[in-house]
Amino acid sequence: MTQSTTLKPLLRVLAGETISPPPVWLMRQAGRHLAAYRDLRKTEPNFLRFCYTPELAVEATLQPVRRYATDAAILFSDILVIPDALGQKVAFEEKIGPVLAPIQSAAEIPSLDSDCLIKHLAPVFETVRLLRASLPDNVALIGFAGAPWTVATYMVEGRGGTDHGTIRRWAYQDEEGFSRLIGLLVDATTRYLIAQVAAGAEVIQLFDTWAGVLPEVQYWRWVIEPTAEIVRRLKDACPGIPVIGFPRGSGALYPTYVANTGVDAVGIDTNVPLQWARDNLQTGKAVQGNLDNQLLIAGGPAMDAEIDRIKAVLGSGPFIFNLGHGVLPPTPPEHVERLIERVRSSNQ
Ligand code: 1CP
Repeated sequence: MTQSTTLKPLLRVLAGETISPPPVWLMRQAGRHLAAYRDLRKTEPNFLRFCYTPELAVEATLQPVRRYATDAAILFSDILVIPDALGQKVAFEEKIGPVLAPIQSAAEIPSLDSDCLIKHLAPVFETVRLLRASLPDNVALIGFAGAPWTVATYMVEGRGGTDHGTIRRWAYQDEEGFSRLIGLLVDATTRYLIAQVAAGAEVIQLFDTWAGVLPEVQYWRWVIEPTAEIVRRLKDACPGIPVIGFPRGSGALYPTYVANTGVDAVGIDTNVPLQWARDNLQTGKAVQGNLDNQLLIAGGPAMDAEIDRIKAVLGSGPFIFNLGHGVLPPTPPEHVERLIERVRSSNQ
């Protein structure tokens, strides 16, 4: 166990330390629940262009850090900048979400031009550079990407909200062809993350939001193997960079993910029992999570009690307080303030 007192709290936990109170940040802490974000978005209604405008992305990243004094800032961007940079048609439509021109066979898979990819995403790296220069000393900067499986679901299904039937059938019927799409995403994502770290990201989180829809054998093939490959290549290129994996919905496969991907910490969703997580995941790795995002909307004594319970069970090991999934647009900012205060109070 390292005992550095100079490192930022989030980095200390990722190096294996137990800290009380635990560091806290929230997935999707920026965005639509904040009036300041909604105002800022009016200045650039095109969401991808917003992500590619460093001064706007920097401001959106910093809004929750200023308001809540979180222990981390997460780069403001989206997991779908990768398909966009690969040349797929990607649009974000009001009230629908992302809409893509779907890729449904191996013949339609684009090829990777790494220089072109990095050039297309240059504004994201500029955002990272500006953020790193402007963040307070104790706040860690998290870069991120979607994991290949989750990004592929949007590329193949063309939108969110489906049962992922099209992509799952493709993966069964043409494993070789589908593995080329996942391989492309492994290559593109690794390049993208290495460039984020070179620009100043101190931690990387891999969002595998739809990991939980896969059966065991497919989970190994499309979640564990690609994630392990990205983590291995990223750590080769950027020694010591900590990685948080968030394979949402993995259930009983969480320990398999932790043991086989090389991540330094695992984000657990709301459904994961706390004592089970302590006994099966927190042994050697940090755990991050898992307050219900609906409870953050509800607030009140029920939220306080659950915050205390999560801290009591997971706080005796390396732990990062977070939600089990992202902050939702109807969330009152006062409830977020209350959460941060409660996590940091030591009188329980
Ligand atoms: O109009 C708007 O303002 C667009 C809303 C929005 C925002 C604020 C989208 C569209 N993306 C984002 C930012 C974003 N997305 C961030 C940075 C902000 C932060 O964390 O503070 C991050 C990390 C993401 C990651 C992301 N995008 C994920 C993985 C995490 C998760 O919540 O599961 C996923 C699945 C997406 C796709 C996406 N982008 C946007 C929407 C509405 C969606 C989800 C679509 C669906 O329901 O399937």
